Amino acid sequence: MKRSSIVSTVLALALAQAGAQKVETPVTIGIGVSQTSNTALLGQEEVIGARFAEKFLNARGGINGTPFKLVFQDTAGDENTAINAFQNLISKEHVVGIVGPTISQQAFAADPIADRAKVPVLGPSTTAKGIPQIGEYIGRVSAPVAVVAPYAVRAAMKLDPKIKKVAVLYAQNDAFSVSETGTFQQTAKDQGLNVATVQKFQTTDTDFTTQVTAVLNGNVDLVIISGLAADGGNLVKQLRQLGYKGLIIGGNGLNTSNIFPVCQKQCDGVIIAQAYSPAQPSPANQVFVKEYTAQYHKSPPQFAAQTYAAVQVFVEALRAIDHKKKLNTWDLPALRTELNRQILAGKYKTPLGEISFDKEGEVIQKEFYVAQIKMKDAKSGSFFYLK
Ligand code: 1QQ
Repeated sequence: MKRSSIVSTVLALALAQAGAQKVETPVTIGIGVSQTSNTALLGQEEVIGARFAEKFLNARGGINGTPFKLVFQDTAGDENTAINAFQNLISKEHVVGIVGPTISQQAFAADPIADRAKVPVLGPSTTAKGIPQIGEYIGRVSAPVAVVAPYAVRAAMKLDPKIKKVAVLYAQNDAFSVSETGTFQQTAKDQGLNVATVQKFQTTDTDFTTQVTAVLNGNVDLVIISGLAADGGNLVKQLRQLGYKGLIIGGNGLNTSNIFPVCQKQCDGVIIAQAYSPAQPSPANQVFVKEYTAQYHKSPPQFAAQTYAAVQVFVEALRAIDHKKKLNTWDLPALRTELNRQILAGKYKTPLGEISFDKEGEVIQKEFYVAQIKMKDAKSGSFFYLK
């Protein structure tokens, strides 16, 4: 070996050991959401939102004239699959940051991996209490259930001012559902409602006879469900089939038209609070809605809009950094750290309205909404926004 090549090999090794790997172009952002398993009912809309963001934002110049790339890793349905996906994105794909995972239960397992590797993460739909506090590198664009869920209770009481007795049901094996039911139960009490029964289930359950029987025996006027899409949808269906006639609130885990094939006609009337509305009047949202609707022939749902917003935040933060120092001159670890700092420093005009972050990475967002499901037939329906 020639002396010069020995020197360069040693140098390359030393650089690699120091972790000072150069940023590769195009810059890649990781999308670690659920593409398979039960949670794919929730993650599917996130894949669509991310792909739409890649196309839309690259058509508008990408990062100051250079396109960026998204790499997808399926986080599937449990903690270990989410950890694997995050590790691949960080160590094999060399992403600058990650949008994901889909559910809080996975975030509590996978986010610490990214945080220790100093890779910024933005949750597109992780809403449980405590997510931004996982670490310095962990933030979210998804407003916490503690803020969003009370809107649904107040909307239900407006629809039926005679509501007095409530049944609350939640998936005890899911961190988000446990967090959300805490907010729902507190809100019900604060509103002077009587919580007649609290019923637990598992996200893997398919038979809810025990819980529904307790609801019917409780003679309640409102049922509030915190679960994920398949279990939540089945619960709604069985409540109606066994004769429950009152109002139903579904939490964020039911916030997708992918529950329609599960509860079918019985989805009709379910009330769900929203962190996004296609009617949000900002120019950023209106152009998003227009192009999204042209491409998919329906209005953007919340999870697509939130995932779009997360990609947008990454891209705008990268643009700001690139203006000061070209991205391809950075070492990857240094860029990841600077990106985390820049994300927290910025303000973003997104389809969710203008958002920013507090110092822990919690999203600061102003407007929230409530929608009610209206089914046309057993398969198709839509979310109608309540005033
Ligand atoms: C969470 C959620 C999910 C149910 C949304 C996909 O809000 O896990 O925090």
